[in-house]
Amino acid sequence: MLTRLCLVAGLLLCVEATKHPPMASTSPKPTPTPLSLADFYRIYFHREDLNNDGVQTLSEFEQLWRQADLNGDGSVDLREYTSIGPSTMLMASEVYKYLDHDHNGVITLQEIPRMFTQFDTNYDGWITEQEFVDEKIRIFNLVTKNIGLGKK
Ligand SMILES: [Ca+2]
Ligand SMILES: [Ca+2]
Ligand SMILES: [Ca+2]
Repeated sequence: MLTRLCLVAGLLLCVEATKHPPMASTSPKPTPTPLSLADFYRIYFHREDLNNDGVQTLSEFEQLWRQADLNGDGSVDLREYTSIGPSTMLMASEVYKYLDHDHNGVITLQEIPRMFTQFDTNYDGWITEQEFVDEKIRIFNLVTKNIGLGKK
């Protein structure tokens, strides 16, 4: 189980998995320290906070989307998406499916505001570090559950 998660999710997430065995695990539970996954996403948040003002805006989301559209065809496909993140292919493809709201296989600029709103949980137009990290962890948990890593 642990080895499998390490393989698909990479070293940082592997560390997290070590600290968070599945609920039904019979192995002895190490002291829970939810910090590592959050720390990982915190670093991510600041990387995507392009003007370093401590919040993410819709325009930053759109800029990131433009950066990700490597071939400039107006959509971000899975290959382009995986090239921007540190995730492995399996993990990224699951997250991608989640973000591709209309499930047409590409993320278009029109889908960005919806994605932004998903993170901006209090709808004030800014994504704070806390909102970002909370949502990322929520997606991570959903996705690992979907691919059978969060269960048993
Ligand atoms: Ca910003
Ligand atoms: Ca593209
Ligand atoms: Ca889409």
